[in-house]
Amino acid sequence: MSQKPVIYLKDYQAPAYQILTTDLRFELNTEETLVTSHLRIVRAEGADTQAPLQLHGHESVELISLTLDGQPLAAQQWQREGELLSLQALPAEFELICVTRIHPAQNTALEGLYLSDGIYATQCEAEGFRRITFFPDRPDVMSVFTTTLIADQSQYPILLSNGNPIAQGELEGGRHWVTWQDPHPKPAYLFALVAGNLSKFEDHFTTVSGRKVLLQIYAEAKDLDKLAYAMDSLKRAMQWDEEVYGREYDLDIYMIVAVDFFNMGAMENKGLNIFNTACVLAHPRTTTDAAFQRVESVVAHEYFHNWSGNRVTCRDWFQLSLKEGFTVFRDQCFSADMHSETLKRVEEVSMLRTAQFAEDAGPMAHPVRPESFIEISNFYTLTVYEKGAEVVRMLHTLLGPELFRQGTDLYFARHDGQAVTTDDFVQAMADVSGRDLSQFKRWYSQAGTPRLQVRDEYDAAQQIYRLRLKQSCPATPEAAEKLPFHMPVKISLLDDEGALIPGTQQVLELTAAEQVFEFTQIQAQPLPSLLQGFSAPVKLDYPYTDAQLAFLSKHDNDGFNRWEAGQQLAVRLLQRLIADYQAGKPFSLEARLVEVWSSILEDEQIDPAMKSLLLTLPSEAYLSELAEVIDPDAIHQARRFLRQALAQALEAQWLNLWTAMDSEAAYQPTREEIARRSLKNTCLGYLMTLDNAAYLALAESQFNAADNMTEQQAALMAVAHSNFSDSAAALLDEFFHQWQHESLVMNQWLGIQASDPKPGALARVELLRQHPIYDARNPNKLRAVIGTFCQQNPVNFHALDGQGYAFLADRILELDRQNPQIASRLLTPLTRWRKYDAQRQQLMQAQLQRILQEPNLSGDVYEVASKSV
Ligand code: B3K
Ligand code: ZN
Repeated sequence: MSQKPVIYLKDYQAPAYQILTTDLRFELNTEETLVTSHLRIVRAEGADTQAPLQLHGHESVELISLTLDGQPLAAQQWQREGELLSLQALPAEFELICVTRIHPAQNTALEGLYLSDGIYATQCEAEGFRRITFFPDRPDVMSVFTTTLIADQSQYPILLSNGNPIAQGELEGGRHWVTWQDPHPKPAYLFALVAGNLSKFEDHFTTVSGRKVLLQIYAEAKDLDKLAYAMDSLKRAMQWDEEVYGREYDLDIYMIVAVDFFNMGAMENKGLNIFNTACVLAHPRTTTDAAFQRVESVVAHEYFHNWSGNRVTCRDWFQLSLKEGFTVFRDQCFSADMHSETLKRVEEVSMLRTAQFAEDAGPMAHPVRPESFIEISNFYTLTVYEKGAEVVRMLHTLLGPELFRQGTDLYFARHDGQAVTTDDFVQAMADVSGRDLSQFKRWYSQAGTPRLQVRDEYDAAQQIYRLRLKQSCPATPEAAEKLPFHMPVKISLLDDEGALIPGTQQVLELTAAEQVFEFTQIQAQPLPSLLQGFSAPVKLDYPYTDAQLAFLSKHDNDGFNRWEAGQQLAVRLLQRLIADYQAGKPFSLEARLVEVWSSILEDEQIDPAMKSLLLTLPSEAYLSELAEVIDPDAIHQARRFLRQALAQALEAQWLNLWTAMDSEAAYQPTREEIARRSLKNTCLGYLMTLDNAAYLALAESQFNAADNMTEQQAALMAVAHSNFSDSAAALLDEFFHQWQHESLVMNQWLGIQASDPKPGALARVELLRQHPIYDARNPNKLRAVIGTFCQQNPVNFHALDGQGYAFLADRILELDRQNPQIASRLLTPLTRWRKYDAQRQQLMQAQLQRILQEPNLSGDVYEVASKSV
């Protein structure tokens, strides 16, 4: 049993006290850290005079003293129970001094203040500040923070916190101190400090009103040459936010610190972002194009939070998508502007449809604004982030760009400095547009992936074309019955040459369970292009013929839907192959897909990046999400067969295209060059399925000639996953020796091996765990080995001997004591047992039961495991 109670949105109560100022003093010592907090507190207007002050404090925090207005607090005036410290009989205004002792070196949860790799760093969102001191650790309590850090000068020459440095000095015994002040009131979750021996890369940005902002990125000295891209991304993000949202930065300094031990990607602490090295370091030799783009988007995301999250924050954690969904939407649009709208959309939708739809279909399904939680860390989900971004995107689609911008202007102006709700966000959109968005808000309160069924009829005599739209939504844990959503469905009608019928590109607004839309003066039966740009996060059902899909993949006037048509065609074919495999029938290749793939390969009009995407078959994860009952072997074998068959049927074309995309030119991170490398790697991937020594040589030559990680890593992966075992081992070894001192590259090396679908993966993974570069305390290493094996190697993880499941449960039980957040994240694959056959269901459930029997399970793992059995 977990001791942690369930928290409900309906129980929200405004805080009874506000903290005007928070002065913190940290004495950082190897054994322990002493924290002195000095708070000026006032009772909130209208609050009960008897109301207690409730401070949060984690069990690991040792309370040394509490002083109220200069007097030690009497024993009967306070009480500590669980995570709450309640103070009674308080004046309307008072000062509280609280001294606590904490142990950052022993903090393996990486929440609160922790010391790892010789660097002190913090992570306070969502509820980490309570691991530092006693405080109202809730986002609607905001205060002005002043922070003094004291530490050994030679070990920790750099001492950082939020805001501006206002004083510093030296102390006896080789110690020094720095005081920082952040003038902007903020909730405790945005507090940060860093102390360490770090090097910095500096630049400036001049804001639209002419203020010069100092930009600093801190990292270990050895990584100083990997910071330029993050800096460039930051400057572009600052400018984009001024141009697109009218948002200017508000401090004189903006700092980013890279740390290697971090539970997630990055954190938007006011003026002092802390980043996982994986999301900030970038160099062509060590970083793939995909990772470059991730750096760009995470840097932008955290920067955009300065307005959507920090200046306007969340009232409570149920409102998390207020800042996350909106900020993801903002970073998505930024990346689309920097690169290509269609490519970015394909990437977003692929992720949504595999991972978020799967979440919606599983036991942890929850609305974008959840109603309850045990551990809020479990709700930093694809639903809150990615579906939340889709909800904001739908508002953008419904209102159009101008009104949407007026809406965000109003939202920022109206709520600057406040802690608000998703209702407040939608209200601003309603106010500027004069629209009633009350039905729209169901996207926030109802979980589940809606189904959109579309049927049509053409009345040739009347020249009328009708689209009948029908929506429904499956039951999810929070509700069996769903009310209709307000859904923007962007469509076009095409004639039989593939041209847009004038006037038919529009956004249909579906609000009822069923609605008919009529188009007049349509001279011949049109072909509809539906849900263009994936205008709503739903599963579309329209009875296209294979021929129509092939036609749309060439002629659709929407780039996203061109890709989508090709994908759906491949999905159908793969689903037929999966059924054949299950029926014990031999595989056979249908001519239609070969024709479509061949014409894509030959088409010189398609840009290489798009071509690469068009030629990539739907992933095993997407096929799994679509399956009624997931059969990992059938899915893997069907996809493998199809890849191989397409490689064989179009062998010369793949090779020609690889050659055309090969180039002697030095690495450049430009859009054209990224596209070229992507297509080249796609071709190599197909060729390598042929088990032909000539292509092995081609891959090895690509590996050796590459001056960049994108081409080197793709070649390594192709060889490592091939049947040429000796060459695979040799190349992995060579790569290891080349890059063993680059921790992030080693994560790739581990991941490539953990995802190898060949039999025996679990034994290989066990060896990787013994490897000297593996560190079970480092979340990046855990993700690279355990996360990758359990989530990206389905044939091996789901092996019928159940050993993959037992392996994961062992790791969860081990990790739960060390880092509950990571343990709970890694648990996800076991929670999906309902989608598998009876035998696997039973094996997976048994492991969940085993986990639940552990006596002192964390709230994190308890919540996920108990909701899943
Ligand atoms: N806001 C942080 C996420 C914090 C997660 C805490 N468990 C990063 C981001 O979304 O920008
Ligand atoms: Zn965020």
